Amino acid sequence: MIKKGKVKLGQLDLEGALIARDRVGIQDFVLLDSHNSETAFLENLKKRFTEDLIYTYIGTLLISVNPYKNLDIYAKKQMDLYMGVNFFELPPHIYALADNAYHTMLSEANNHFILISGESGAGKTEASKKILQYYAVSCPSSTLLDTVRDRMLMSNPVLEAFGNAKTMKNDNSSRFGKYMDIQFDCQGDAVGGHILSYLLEKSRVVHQNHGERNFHIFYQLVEGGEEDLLRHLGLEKDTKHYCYLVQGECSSVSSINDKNDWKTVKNALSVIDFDTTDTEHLFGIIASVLHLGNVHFEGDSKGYAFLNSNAALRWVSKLLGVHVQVLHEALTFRKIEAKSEQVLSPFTVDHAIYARDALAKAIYDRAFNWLVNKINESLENKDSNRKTVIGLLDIYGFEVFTVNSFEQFCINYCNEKLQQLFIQLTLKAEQEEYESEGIEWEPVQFFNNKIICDLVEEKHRGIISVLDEECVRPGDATDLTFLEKLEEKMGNHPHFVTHKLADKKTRKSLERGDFRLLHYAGEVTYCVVGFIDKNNDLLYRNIKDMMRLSKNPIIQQCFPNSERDSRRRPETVATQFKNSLLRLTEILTAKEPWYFDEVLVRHQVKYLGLMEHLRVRRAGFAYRRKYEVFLQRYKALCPATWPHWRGVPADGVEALVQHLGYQPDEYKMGRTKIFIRYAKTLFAIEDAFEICKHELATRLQAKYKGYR
Ligand code: AD9
Ligand code: MG
Repeated sequence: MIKKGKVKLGQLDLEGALIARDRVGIQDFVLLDSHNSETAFLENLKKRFTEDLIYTYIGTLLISVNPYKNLDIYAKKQMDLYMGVNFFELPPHIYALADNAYHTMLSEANNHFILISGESGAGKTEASKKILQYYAVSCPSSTLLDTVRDRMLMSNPVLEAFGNAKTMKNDNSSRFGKYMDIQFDCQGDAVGGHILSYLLEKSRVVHQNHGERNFHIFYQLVEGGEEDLLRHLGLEKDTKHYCYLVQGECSSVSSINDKNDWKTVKNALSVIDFDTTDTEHLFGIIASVLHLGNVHFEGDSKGYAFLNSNAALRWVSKLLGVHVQVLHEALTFRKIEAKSEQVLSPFTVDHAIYARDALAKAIYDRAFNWLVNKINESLENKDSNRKTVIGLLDIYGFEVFTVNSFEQFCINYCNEKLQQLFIQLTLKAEQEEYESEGIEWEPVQFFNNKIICDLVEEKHRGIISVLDEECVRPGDATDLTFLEKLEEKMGNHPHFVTHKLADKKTRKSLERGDFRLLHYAGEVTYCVVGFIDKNNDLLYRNIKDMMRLSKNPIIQQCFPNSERDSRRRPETVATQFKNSLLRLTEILTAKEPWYFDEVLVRHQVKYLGLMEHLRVRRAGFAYRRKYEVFLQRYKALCPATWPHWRGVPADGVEALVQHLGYQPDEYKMGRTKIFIRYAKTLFAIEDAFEICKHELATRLQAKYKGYR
């Protein structure tokens, strides 16, 4: 009897499959016959894409090309097909990657993570949803755990509503980074989850570029909200009425149905344990932001701000549960503490607008973090049962707009860090391992982007340090003095370009207020306007004090008393982000990686280092394991090693593979590990192992011979 998966494996090497290859391309680039050329690589991708085959492997790395249409490849029957089947036995699929990570996690009892990278719009968020669905639907089930799974799945529409928005690159662009741990118990049941979110792009709350929108939830509430609710929140059923929603001049988008999405989000909120009071307060906060945007200031004869109409202000006061007079004062005056007395200093109109926008951003950002915490509470598994996790990382992709600001700087820095991690864990680590194991190896050159990460984050010397120094410098620090400091300190850096050296370094001139970074993924020109403000992220003391007295329970949690008591200057935005990325890198390096890359165009193949990856993979080995682990797993396949091998583990492994008839080119013996070159060699032994677990030893031997 032959296992279902094995038939597929056999077919891979049959003549028919070879003919089909011509039409549909090669499903693993490692097997591509022609040279390691980029053209052949792209041709193969294209061939497959034309046949709606969007997935291709480079060894265990999965590449995906965004189809921009719904393919019939994600149904339950496909999930069942991939469950428990060896990685290379079926055509490449995101389910194969998910399944393999899952089974390796179970058999080795260690933690794993799936890193999804690619530029904005490439399909990272869709991929992460598919993976989560796979785990939620395919893993063993019990009624008790169904609730946890539903909650995990439902956390997605909620977080997307509050954290995604239409940009020029993607109608559903993630504006925050998300790392989700999916926790499994020792039976392999998905029993809980935990989400970490990274730097929400809160400036979008008060400003959107042309062709872009605010966060989806605002439009969903206004378009889809029930009449009673809207009346209760004082909202008009017209997005055009709200200054914070109209700047991009594209409130409605053909690919988005805000009304339907509203229903989905409301339903999802109820699944993840939000009661009516929670949702009422949450939507009160969302509505308060919209009203805040409609608070307009006028200038008196001295240019100081005052408020003419108080309608919007009254709604903000009602929804946030703060006194209207206190709110009025906080938006038009600043309280300065001088010696023992407090002095009120009036705002100019610009200053008042600044304070208003800062408040709107702070409210939204903190409510978003509250939401993530609340979701985490509902996903939490309090059972102390030993848990292993699969982490899923879905961040905002690399982006380049016509004008790039502080937000793009942070997003692209985050991508730079992930690329660095990818390089360290694959290209670098792989080659270093061959060296330390004494395996003969011709090194493959690759571009290491550490130099760019250092340029951004190095202590005392990097761009973030220079920015922080300007942010705390008393006196006349401005965005332009920040730029001057950058020019002074890093003018000679090969990846940093200022207008003075632009022509020499990139042959493209640069405006005076811009600097350019030569990222791993391409050049990006950043306009420094707003860098100091956004990094400082100042919220005046009296505004914070006012929010602490709010009657809205969510706001109370968002502005805790502990913040008032802290005398320390809060960390700047860029430094907080840098530190959270550092922690993320630590979390990820403690886990076994699985990669999923999104490819759209030729330059992505280049910048993601896929060709280098292919070279390393092709010249290298598909699989490696410590001698002890390998022997422990497969010892039953050889009479000499079963049930115990008394000698040195390496000798036991040698005896084992000799018995299995391995050819010299199929494997190499390192100092501590065996390296197996071809995936098919591994399948053979894995299949034999599977059979061995279920059948008698005599039947196993006969089958195994026939199979090889
Ligand atoms: V960003 O960095 O968050 O701006 P992502 O996350 O990489 O970006 P996303 O997953 O949102 O991109 O995909 C963009 C759009 O491509 C989706 O809204 C879908 O319309 C489309 N897409 C992506 N992947 C698939 C897929 N596997 N099948 C069908 C897809 N459509
Ligand atoms: Mg996304």
